[in-house]
Amino acid sequence: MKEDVCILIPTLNEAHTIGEIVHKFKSMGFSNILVIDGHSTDGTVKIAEDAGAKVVTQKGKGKGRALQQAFDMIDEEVTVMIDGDGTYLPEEVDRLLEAIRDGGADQVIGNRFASPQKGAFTRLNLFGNRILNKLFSLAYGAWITDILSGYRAFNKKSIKELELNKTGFEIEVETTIEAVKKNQKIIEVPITYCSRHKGAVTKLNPLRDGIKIGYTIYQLTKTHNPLLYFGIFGAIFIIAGIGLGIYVTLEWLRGITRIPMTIFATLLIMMGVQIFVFGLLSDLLALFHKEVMREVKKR
Ligand SMILES: Nc1nc2c(ncn2[C@@H]2O[C@H](COP(=O)(O)OP(=O)(O)OP(=O)(O)O)[C@@H](O)[C@H]2O)c(=O)[nH]1
Ligand SMILES: [Mg+2]
Repeated sequence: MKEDVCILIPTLNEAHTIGEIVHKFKSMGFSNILVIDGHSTDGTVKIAEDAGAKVVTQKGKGKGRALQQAFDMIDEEVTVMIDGDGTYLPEEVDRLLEAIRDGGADQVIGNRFASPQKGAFTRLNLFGNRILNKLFSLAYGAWITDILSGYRAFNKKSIKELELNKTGFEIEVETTIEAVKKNQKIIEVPITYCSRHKGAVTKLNPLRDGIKIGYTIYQLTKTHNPLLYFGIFGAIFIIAGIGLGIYVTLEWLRGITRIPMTIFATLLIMMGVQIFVFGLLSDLLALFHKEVMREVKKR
């Protein structure tokens, strides 16, 4: 059964941890280990190869690009993706594999919130993760606890179906969104989240990448939840218009007439309503599209 599993590890300068991870998987009987490296300069490639992994150097830069390239290469029935920074435990891999084999999952997400070690999440990361998870649930109506986890498993169908375009750290969220869009069965399993190795540095910039991930969650709602995508702007216009309208009315009651401002308030409300209606129409289109796709899949 283990020959049918590809262990996929993206790495960028993970010399401190990659050797041990590869060894661990090998000792557990996994022979098919693929390291997709982002042009490391600290000897990661040699350590991974010596430990028995197949190493491919990615084209270009970014974790997203690396994973897309690897997904195109993999042909095994099951793929387990695990970060190479030593924050996830190889010995917990069976939890993910069971969810695929016995639970019928297309995609499994290791939930880091189940048991994080002390200090594994920095305060900023914890805060950012919580906000992004909430944002995701709101936009996609799927209640997933840990959309940014770096420990996942996929069946072959899931990998072939995902249409991925993100090149950086937005890849995890895009993977989850695509799975929701494609109606894949997602199962979360509890995992341990360990602190980063002392010598290893994070490649993620919490603020810059957090904003990019948040924007990705919003941007990809365009075809999934267009009412939200357009509705937000509609709502902003309407609220601004009503606010201005209240001000103008209060002024009028005091005997001051503000004609240009009244026109502006009316315009804001009208534009807001138009954008909202546009969102409603797009929502209807998206709904029809989903129904058509469901019918096509049935045949
Ligand atoms: N191939 C490749 N791997 C990358 C790249 N950037 C990061 N990685 C790897 O992706 C994994 C996750 O990167 P981290 O820096 O740990 O990012 P993170 O886990 O999202 O963030 P932290 O919470 O700070 O650990 C690690 O194994 C990195 O080595 C890249 O550009 N190319
Ligand atoms: Mg990490």
